[in-house]
Amino acid sequence: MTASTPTLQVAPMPTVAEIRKDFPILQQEVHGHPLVYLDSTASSQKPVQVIEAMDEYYRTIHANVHRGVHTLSEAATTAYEDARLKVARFINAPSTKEIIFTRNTTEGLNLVAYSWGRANLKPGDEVLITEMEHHSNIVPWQLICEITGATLRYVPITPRGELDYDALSQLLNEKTKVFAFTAMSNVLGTINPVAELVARAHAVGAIAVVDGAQSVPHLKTDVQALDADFLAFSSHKMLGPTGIGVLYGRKEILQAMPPFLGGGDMIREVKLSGSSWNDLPYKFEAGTPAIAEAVGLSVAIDYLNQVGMDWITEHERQITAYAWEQLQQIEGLRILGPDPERRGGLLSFIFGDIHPHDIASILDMQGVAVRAGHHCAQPIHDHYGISASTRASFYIYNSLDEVDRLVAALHQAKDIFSF
Ligand code: 7TS
Repeated sequence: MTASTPTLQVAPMPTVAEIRKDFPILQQEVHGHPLVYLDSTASSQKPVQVIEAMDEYYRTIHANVHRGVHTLSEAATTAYEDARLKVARFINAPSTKEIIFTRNTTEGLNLVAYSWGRANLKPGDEVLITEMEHHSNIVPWQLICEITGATLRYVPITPRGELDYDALSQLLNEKTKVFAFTAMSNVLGTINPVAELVARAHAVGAIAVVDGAQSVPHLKTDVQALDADFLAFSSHKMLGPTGIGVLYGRKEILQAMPPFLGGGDMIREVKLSGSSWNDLPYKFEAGTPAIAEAVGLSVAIDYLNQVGMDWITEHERQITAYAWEQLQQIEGLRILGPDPERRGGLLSFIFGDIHPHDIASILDMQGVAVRAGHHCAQPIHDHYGISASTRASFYIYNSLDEVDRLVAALHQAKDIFSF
């Protein structure tokens, strides 16, 4: 028998039409128009694979984790811990001990601020964040600085919506103990050079805390290459369910930190005279966790891996470049933030004198879902002297046709307000 030449099996590139079939929610009409969902920066939609995996979990193996020796509890524990391994591999974390399940990005950032901050910050120390942060990477630091007496400083942004690197060089110094920044702005779309910023933090002896809420769903992430000390992100923005998020933390730092929340699961021993703490990561997971949600997140990661993070990034780059071109041509519309090649898949804009809520309402009547408001980032809006903006954001399931629908709906808004 002659050996046949093996054929190379290359997975075909997905098409948006195929991907969309996996998202039941996108099949509907809103106000008589096919839904155009352009609000994934707030929360992404879920593929049927995620929905069914969670349904299956509840139908077949649900029980509490890390407790019973009965079959269901063991099966639920295995599913939960498999999800942790999947997350670790997705961001190339060296160990599952460094993957803490939280509720969302917000809780991850609060965990670092309270646990690390209370133990390490004192008067005279400085915490450095940026003016382009989401409130969840501002308010916890304001609170912890109030408690510890440390001083909070902000890296300003340039008119193009990027970090002011000259100011950063001044602000990041030997007093800085934490530099916390977003990898991608949820208003400007700015992609920050995370590895470079982490290196600059380390050069002055500060820890680097990265808000990955907008980057992890859209860009391939390698925490070892970035050298980040902490990275927080949310499942619901990356095709997974709400109610679960991830905090990656460097093991040595996590080990030295006190617990954040106290309760079941996070202890080794509880005596009336005092308690001792469980090993990582459980020390930071008090109470019954979001087990079904971990299963859903695990399947969401499978989905992202199958499509390919590189494909996703490139797909969003093309849509964003096209949307940028189209929106630039609309008279009276001003896009906030940097050029398309320096941003992720979202465009925030102001449009004449029309209030963003009015724009969003008119667009909604055309079946186009966008977000209007300050997007939980008031300091950025203050920087531009505005109180709100309208934001269209793109993900794996959006198409160029949908950008055309957005543009047509914006022309309608212009006609209604006749300017
Ligand atoms: N950080 C960034 C950069 C974000 O965009 C968000 C959510 C968060 C943190 C908080 O994430 P959560 O899952 O804890 O809520 N951003 C948005 C948004 O832009 N519109 O709605 C939520």
